Amino acid sequence: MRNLTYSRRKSSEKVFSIIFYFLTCNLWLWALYLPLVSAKKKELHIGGIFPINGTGGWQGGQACEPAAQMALLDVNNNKDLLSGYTLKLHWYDSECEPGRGAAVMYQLLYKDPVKVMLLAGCSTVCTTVAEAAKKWNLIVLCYGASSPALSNRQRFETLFRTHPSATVHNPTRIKLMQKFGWSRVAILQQAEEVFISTVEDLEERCKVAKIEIVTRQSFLTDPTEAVRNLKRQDARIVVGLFYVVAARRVLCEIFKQKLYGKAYVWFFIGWYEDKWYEFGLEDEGINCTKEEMRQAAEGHLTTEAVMWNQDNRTTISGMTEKDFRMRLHAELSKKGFDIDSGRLPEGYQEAPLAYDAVWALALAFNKTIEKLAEQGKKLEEFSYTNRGIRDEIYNALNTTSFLGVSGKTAFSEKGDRIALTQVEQMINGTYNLLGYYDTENLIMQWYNKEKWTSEKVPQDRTIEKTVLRKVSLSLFISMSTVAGVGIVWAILLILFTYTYRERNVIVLSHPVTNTLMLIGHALCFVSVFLVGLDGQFVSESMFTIMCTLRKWCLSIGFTLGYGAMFSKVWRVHRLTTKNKSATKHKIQPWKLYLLVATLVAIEVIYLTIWTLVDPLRRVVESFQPEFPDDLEEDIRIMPQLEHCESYHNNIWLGITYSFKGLLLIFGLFLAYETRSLKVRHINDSRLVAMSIYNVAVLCLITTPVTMIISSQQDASFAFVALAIIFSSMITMGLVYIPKVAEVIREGNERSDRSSAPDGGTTKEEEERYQKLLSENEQLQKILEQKEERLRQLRQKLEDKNAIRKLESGDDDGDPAAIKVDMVTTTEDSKTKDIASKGGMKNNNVEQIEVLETYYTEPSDSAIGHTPKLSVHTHTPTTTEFELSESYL
Ligand code: ABU
Repeated sequence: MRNLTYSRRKSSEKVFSIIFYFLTCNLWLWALYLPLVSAKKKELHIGGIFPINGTGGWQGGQACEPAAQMALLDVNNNKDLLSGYTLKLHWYDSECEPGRGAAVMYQLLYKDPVKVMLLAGCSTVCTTVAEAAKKWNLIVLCYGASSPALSNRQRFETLFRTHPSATVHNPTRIKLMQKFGWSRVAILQQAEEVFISTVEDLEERCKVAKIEIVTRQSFLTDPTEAVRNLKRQDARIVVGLFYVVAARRVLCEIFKQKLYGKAYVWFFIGWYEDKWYEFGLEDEGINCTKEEMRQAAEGHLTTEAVMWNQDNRTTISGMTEKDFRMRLHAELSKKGFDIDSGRLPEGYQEAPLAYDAVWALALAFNKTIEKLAEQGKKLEEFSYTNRGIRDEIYNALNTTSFLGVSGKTAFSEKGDRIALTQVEQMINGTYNLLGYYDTENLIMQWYNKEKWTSEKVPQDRTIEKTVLRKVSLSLFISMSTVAGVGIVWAILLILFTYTYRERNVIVLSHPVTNTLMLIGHALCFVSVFLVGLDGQFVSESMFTIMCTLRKWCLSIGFTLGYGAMFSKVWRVHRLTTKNKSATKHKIQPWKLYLLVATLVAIEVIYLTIWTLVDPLRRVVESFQPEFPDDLEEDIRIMPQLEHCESYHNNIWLGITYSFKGLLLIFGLFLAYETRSLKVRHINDSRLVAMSIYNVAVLCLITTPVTMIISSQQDASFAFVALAIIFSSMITMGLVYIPKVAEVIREGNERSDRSSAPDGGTTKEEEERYQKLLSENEQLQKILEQKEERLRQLRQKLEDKNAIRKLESGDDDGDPAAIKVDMVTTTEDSKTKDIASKGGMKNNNVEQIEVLETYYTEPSDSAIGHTPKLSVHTHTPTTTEFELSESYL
């Protein structure tokens, strides 16, 4: 047993010695072989610029640099690629600062060895580097630059990028806006060229899609004011374009200014890492808690180009997307990133782009080497002045196409990557995939997983509800009812005037003029109804017609109603101012009608010109918005009020008010002047004058007041309606109630004892007066006969006296002659006495005669006491010309 054990030990010692011997010999062999192999491989140097330790912008180098190193290893280990060459990466950190980017680029260029190509990330740095690199015939391949500005081939002659342009988001954004019915959006952007050029592209696309961009706000570092402006402009759907550090500041501001929740939707860029809104709050001096940031971020949408291969196919490197992810995680863990904690390094999303960028340049170099070999040239001969090799690399890269871990990698003629976009939404703190949009084929794949705080899609604006301010229905009905009563009353009074047209009380009040006045008032009452017919009853087109109708109705109504009254006081006034010769004729009614007709004709001509030249139209006055008490309702009430206006409204109103104002003031003057006069043939002149006071005062008050309160529909309507109703009702009452009362008093019999309501003469008195006149004439004839007889008798007496004198020679006075003289003297004194009884002074005699001709009124003194002597004198009585007390 012991021997067996020993022999076994011996044999194992032998095996070990053989293995040791073999290994030792081979190590020597390896030691000799390896330097030979490596001496054969030529190095191709590439420069790398990675943003890693900066404080703003995109620090995507954190994940992209390890990914690039992985690719470098894989490419160098690939036997089919770059045989005889090995790629070597020289890299620096740019911190995503363009100045630093330029500095490291110079270091790469001026430090040996010569770099054949540059890899760069972060748009701001790529812009600087790519613009300069062409001067060194260097191709720049950007793995992390989204700026649309980089698609300018003239400016960036030698630039390629595996990162898609940020413009790929825009068709997706537009598609989403259309999908959710948003046609009013706002933009908030950081002031960087990458975002400016993205917004320019977005604006153009919005214009084509007829989406209104309500405001475009930008900020450099502090977004406070920009966010405030968004709120001010009632922006609800906002596209935000900024780097992640700025995004955190914006989100905090969104929380503070309450621009989140059910009423708002934010579009953010999709390449921020998960939980981006929770990191670095303290370091960056952000004054919001994680919870607040979470609240503000809830529900936002992101759009991003798909940067990871979507299927599980093996890519050019022999890895699937999953393999790559696992390897990357391992590499990142080695670098100290705690992947399991959920905090991924910046640039994690873009890592496949950096990986594929290295593969793309390796493939391009491979092609170039072959091409150059045909020309007897070598890639390692590249120098910064060698344009030929640069062109070969350019052409090779231009035609490179492969399936990478980021998907199909190919470059457009502008050097851009063609990509699919994805849409995500933050629901309960995590990003949920909502769908994809193929911007090339315009195909949307949608999973209907979106969630909104209020269950319904948020509105793109506060819904503005236009509410027409309308006259209150009860007010309209009550005013219209009263106006209706007025119309009925006016019609009844017209019938009354016609029915009792034979009565003195009507005859002597100029019934035709009164009827015109009643028609005028009826029209005014109709206009009350028309003024109240606003948008609640009529359509917009009908409202315009209504404007013209109410203007005509009220204007003609006023002119007829007021004009008829004005004509009466005007005639009364004229009678008192005419000279004796002009008063030989009786009062002529046509003169009253002519005056009314003239006023109406002026009005009609004026209204016709107004209507034809500058017609009234519907003008809407808008008021300050009002908000409903119900906060759930996302609406704003916009009150509006309809008005009737012409383009040159002030001019037309100025003319109207001037003319009517003068007419009213003149009417007032005439009414005042004739306040003490009573005229038999215009028996109601004093009542008409009173009506003129009433109408004039009401009009002169109402017009300016309604102009001031025109924005308050109820007050304005009530004021106008009441002014029309009061003035018309009072006028009709004043002029007609005494007439109606008189007719009622008379009953159906025509009483001889009736007297005029206003103290004027009746027809019976007129007849009596005519009778007395003819009696007077007869008596006058008798008187003439008597005088003739007296004269004859005197003659005879004188003849007799002369004969007697001759016969007796006596020259004394005759008692008969003395008697005749006495009679004559007595008659003269009586005449004078009667004149003084009439109460007239000498200077009134002419006036008395004027009135005699006009009013043909019998004198009380002539009728009763001294008929014989009244033939030559005429004394006016109270019925024809009365100096009464003022009724003012
Ligand atoms: N996806 C990162 C892009 C960074 C940049 O364009 O600067």
